[in-house]
Amino acid sequence: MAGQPKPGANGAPVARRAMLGMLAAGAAGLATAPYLQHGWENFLAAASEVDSTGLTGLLPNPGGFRYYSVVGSVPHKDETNYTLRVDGLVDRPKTYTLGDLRAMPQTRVVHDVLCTDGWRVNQTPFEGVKLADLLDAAGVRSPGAAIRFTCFDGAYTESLTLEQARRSDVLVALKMQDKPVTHAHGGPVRLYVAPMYFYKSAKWLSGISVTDKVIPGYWEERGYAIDGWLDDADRNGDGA
Ligand SMILES: Nc1nc2c(c(=O)[nH]1)N[C@H]1C(S)=C(S)[C@@H](COP(=O)(O)O)O[C@H]1N2
Ligand SMILES: [Mo]
Repeated sequence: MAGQPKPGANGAPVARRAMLGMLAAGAAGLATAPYLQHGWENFLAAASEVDSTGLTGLLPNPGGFRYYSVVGSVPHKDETNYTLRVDGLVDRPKTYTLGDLRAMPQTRVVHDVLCTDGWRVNQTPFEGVKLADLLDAAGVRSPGAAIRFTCFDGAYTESLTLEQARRSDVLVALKMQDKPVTHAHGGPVRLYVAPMYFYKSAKWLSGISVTDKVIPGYWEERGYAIDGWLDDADRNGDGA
């Protein structure tokens, strides 16, 4: 699933190559300016937002990350309108604001990020609220056994077992690379599942629902493994 096309994208290879060529040409033009690495990252992030093909994800990025979305545009949310709903098989369903999440104890996790497309970014810091803390606050009740994550892009979903979700390296992340998570990276709040491939780390997180069994997520319904564990060598995240 290289390039991870959005649903409904037709497979016309010529059109895609042409589009990628246009993006690359535009990018090359811009690259003649003395762009710093973060300038280039900002350019790619902005281009990915107006790119309905998803092909900006294929442009090289010296920062290492590629920007993925399964939809063409995603609303921007901030402290004035962001909410995270925790519900399902819990005793105390709750809607959190960004302020609520910021007021909770924050945990920083540094780990290698790996996408199934083959790129990786070593030793990336993420910071936020442990998912386990939100689950404890909600009080998981029987027969709760898994989590379904939903996103305010209106399309992406993900899943974890309850046991996986309770790990201390699974965060509802407010920061990435020690800065607030940008819109392009799924801000203001994304999931970060450090020991698993990055597709597990749902961007633009808006819902955490406790279910009685795992409900396969967006890519999992399209052939990805529900089990997203990294290989042992990468799971410890020491960058070796
Ligand atoms: N909402 C949403 N979350 C998502 C995705 C997506 O398309 N939409 N892509 C996943 C995949 S496959 C990867 S590799 C990472 C990419 O995160 P980045 O765009 O911050 O690099 O987000 C994951 N979470
Ligand atoms: Mo990915």
